[in-house]
Amino acid sequence: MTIAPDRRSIKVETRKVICPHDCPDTCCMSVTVEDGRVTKVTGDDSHPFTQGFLCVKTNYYLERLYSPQRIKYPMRRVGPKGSGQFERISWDEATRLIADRFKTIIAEDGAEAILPYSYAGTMGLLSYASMDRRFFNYMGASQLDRTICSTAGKEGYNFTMGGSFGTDPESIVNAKLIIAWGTNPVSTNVHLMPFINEAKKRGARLVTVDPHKSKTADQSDLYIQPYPGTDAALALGMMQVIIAENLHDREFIKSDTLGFDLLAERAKEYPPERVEQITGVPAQQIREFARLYATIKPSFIRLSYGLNRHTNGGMMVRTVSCLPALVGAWSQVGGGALLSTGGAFPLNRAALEKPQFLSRHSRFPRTINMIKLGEALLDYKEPPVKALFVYNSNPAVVAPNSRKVIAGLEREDLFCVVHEQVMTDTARYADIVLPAPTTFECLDLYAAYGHLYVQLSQPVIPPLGEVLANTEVFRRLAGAMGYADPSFEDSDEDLVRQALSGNHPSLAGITYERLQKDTFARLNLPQPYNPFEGGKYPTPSGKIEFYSEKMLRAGFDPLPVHNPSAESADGSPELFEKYPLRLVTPAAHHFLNSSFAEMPTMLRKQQRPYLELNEVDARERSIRQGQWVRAWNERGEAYFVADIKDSVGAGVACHLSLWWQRYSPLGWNCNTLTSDAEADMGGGATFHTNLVQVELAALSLPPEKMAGLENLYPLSEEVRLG
Ligand SMILES: Nc1nc2c(c(=O)[nH]1)N[C@H]1C(S)=C(S)[C@@H](COP(=O)(O)OP(=O)(O)OC[C@H]3O[C@@H](n4cnc5c(=O)[nH]c(N)nc54)[C@H](O)[C@@H]3O)O[C@H]1N2
Ligand SMILES: Nc1nc2c(c(=O)[nH]1)N[C@H]1C(S)=C(S)[C@@H](COP(=O)(O)OP(=O)(O)OC[C@H]3O[C@@H](n4cnc5c(=O)[nH]c(N)nc54)[C@H](O)[C@@H]3O)O[C@H]1N2
Ligand SMILES: [Mo]
Repeated sequence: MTIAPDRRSIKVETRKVICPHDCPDTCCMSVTVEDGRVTKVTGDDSHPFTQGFLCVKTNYYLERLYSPQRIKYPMRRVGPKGSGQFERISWDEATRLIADRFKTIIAEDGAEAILPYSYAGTMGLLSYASMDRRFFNYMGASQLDRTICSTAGKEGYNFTMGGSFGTDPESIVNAKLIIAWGTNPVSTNVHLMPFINEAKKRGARLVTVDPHKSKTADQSDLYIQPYPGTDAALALGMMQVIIAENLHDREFIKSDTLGFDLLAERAKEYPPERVEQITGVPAQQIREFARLYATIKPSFIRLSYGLNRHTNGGMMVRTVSCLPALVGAWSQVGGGALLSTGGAFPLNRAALEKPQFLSRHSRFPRTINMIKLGEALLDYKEPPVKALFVYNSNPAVVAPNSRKVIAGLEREDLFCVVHEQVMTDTARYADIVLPAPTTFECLDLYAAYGHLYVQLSQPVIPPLGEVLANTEVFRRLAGAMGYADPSFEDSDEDLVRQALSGNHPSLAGITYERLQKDTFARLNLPQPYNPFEGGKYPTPSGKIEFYSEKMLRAGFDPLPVHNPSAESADGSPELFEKYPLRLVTPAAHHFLNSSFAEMPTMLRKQQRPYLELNEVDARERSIRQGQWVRAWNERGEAYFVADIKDSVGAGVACHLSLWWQRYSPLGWNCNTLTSDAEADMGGGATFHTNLVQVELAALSLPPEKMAGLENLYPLSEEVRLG
């Protein structure tokens, strides 16, 4: 092989970097770096979960890393709010402007008038929650309740099982029945697919339970299509059949569970004929599914967060997670269920976040639920929110009920700081924009919620422009605010060591030095790992709780139950008359929430903001394939391209999210329609509980606006970058 002469001096290295995005897979990426520039990104083939491949989004990471949309310097707003007009300033000036404004607000209204807003734009522990939490805890700012994704399901699962862990995902190759229940791993957890496919090769059957015929449903042997928000009824119907036909595992129930007799009584209320009325799933199919589930062993249920995004989401997850115990699935390798592996990581988060700083204040600062951002900004509670500091999140796009959110961001008297990698819809509303690094440019430590490896990501290129990591931003701000605590001087390396401290046996030997060398290490857990080994469950009774006293005390039904969701035919008949379609808005294949949704290639692949409609509903409204439609409810309206197919049942609509507002027709995405109502548990988000009405867009839009829509896609370069 000959090397071109001008390339001979170029230094080429292969390094490893962790994918930081909010996804169960937390991949180890193999990165080629040539002369300080990343030239290639692939999946690391030595990593047992990444297995040498990446998802469609991260395969194109170079386009995002070196995008003209990257923010590289601090900037100050010079035009009207939301106009995106900024001028470059120095970090010193940006830090001073922020600190001065914060000091004024604290003097006039108190620190609670300052609201941090962050989520998991990066899951790196340092960037997600360390210096930032120290800073806002020390300040006494309003606390943010981070509910937007998983809190309802987590609480529901915990009532049954006692902790956020479950079946070792690597062990599911042994399962003979795998159920993707309210999750779409082909799109959202694609590194689970090799394990599912290996199980299939060994004879396993794959079942998907989902109101939307997802990419995973397409690959399944059996597809069950309940109405959104009705899975508790479906699971109870299965329980009724299993118990009535004596297919339950008496021995396991006796040794490992609590409350079976009460559950059996409850299940009697859910014969398949009644459940068919609630779920739309034929009674015969419920019977067959129940028999399949009770007789094929081991069986594994992959739960994730689709089910939990409903006003009854906590109870649905709680109920479905009772099924494995009924058939004794936990006692076989590869059997059981998995919502999240997150609880298996004993990282020392308190050392990172310093919650003890809160005791500096005369009382615990108020807490604001992040899904109520619009309300928090618009309702002038005492004290009103005067400053918003956004990082690791893009609320203008991702938060529900976005008309309210945008109206809040438009407030002239709101001081808004956004620390971002790219010029998001939210960043355009900022008074001060700060540049953030990508995973290629900073150090961070990772746990995961879909596997059991701790990972260290080390920078592989120098930071672009003047980007600064979240930790450094808050270090500097603490300095500018005069916060004297020495912990504000901890380096990123100190923080990694603190996160790994605490002498927990599953972290023994997993040191900073080892991770620097090896990048990843499996937690010290047996392989396969059964978190409930020996029939020990971290519930109050020490058993799997079919009946939960704790729930009763918290005001819930102590037994599994179907509660109609807040926006549904049964839950809100009057609303249903006006808005008869149940809209779900799950994850798009080519976007990750709002991340990657600015990339020309991903936008091209996702094509258009489609609304999937059933033929029956389309015909009723004289809507034909590919026509522009308007969907609306009391919260707002949004425009979509009709995609008419059997992917949804009659009465259900589906839009795969999330398109940015500015790439959406007339500037509004699906979250103008979604509800900011809280789920039954954990204050969780309810992105899949929405009623809407749909009509042809031409009925309400004048011809010139219609022409604008027709010309919108594919987006021109100017629209994409402007
Ligand atoms: N490509 C891609 N991957 C992602 C993400 C992304 O946006 N894009 N997001 C990441 C994040 S932050 C998360 S939390 C996870 C989320 O990933 P998932 O947990 O898979 O969550 P969703 O995409 O919200 O919903 C999954 C499925 O649940 C279905 N569903 C909705 N309501 C119901 C119901 O009532 N019953 C049943 N049975 N099913 C229902 C939806 O139709 C959808 O197909 O994925 C992560 N991975
Ligand atoms: N309709 C509807 N809405 C939804 C959902 C849905 O299913 N339907 N899903 C919901 C779910 S599950 C979630 S988790 C939320 C997610 O919502 P968000 O947490 O807002 O997630 P992203 O859209 O990925 O945006 C994260 C932002 O963080 C930025 N970022 C990345 N790394 C860094 C960093 O190191 N520093 C700083 N300062 N910024 C960084 C990225 O550039 C990106 O713009 O969205 C929710 N919204
Ligand atoms: Mo999420």
